[in-house]
Amino acid sequence: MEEALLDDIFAAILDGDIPAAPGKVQAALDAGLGPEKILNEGMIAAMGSVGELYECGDYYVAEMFTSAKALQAALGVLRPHLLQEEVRAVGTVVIGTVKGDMHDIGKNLVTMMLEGAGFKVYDLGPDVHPSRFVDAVVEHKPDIVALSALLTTTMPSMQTTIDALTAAGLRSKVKVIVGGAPVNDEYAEHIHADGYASDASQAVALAKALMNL
Ligand code: B12
Repeated sequence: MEEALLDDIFAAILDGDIPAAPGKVQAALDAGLGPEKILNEGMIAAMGSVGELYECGDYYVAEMFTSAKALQAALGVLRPHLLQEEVRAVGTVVIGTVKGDMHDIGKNLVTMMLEGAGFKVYDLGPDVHPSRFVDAVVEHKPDIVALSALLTTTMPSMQTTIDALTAAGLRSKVKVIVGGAPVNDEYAEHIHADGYASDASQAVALAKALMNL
């Protein structure tokens, strides 16, 4: 029963079935499945398969895009269940996907989980030029700047963004955390970021640790 519901969600996202995906998630919630299980084993697992199908040439960008839309539609149903209300703001984060990179699903999940944990988050969106990160740090005075990249070709924009913060005299005023499928601990160290996390829950744990919470 549980497996069948997760399979339905997986299939709706893999097939890019935008009208059906939210209903499948609602059905799983109604049956008592936990939101994190639905997210990880249904939705994110499906996006992993979409990536594999793209890599072997069975899917094109259009299919990848439709699957992403189906996931986003389904997230609308899941969102309120992932967020726990927290009254106090535990810290401020400026987040964005770096310049040249349009992938924003992972960043949106990190945003959602950070908000759920009580952080005030300013989301600059995808394809964010380093100067916009600098401007946002001046404006919002965040504790943390969070950078997302999904392409090996845009990972260097993380370095450029950190360099821009340094040049503006802001690097020592913020912690910089990085993430996204091709990023890892070694790369984070290489560009002198303050931390790396592999998923949204780990991102929250990292942000809290950096705030000494
Ligand atoms: C959906 C998708 C798209 C959609 C994006 C839609 C959107 N609004 O985001 C579209 C169709 C637009 C797209 C376009 C392209 N894509 Co694409 N895409 C994907 C796909 C299938 C899924 C990505 C995703 O959403 N995953 C689900 C989320 C939840 O996972 P995530 O992003 O990794 O995020 C999690 C963690 O990484 C972490 N995290 C993420 N950000 C951050 C930030 C911080 C601070 C922290 C701490 C943690 C963290 O937490 C998140 C939640 O757990 C991946 C395949 C894959 N396996 O990743 C390919 C993939 C990333 N794409 C790829 C490619 C090649 C492209 C294109 C270049 C294709 C083309 N020829 O045009 C373009 C590039 C466009 C651009 N300039 O950005 C390649 C990249 C290869 C590489 N090594 O560089 C991949 C890996 C596919 C593949 N296997 O070949 N894509």
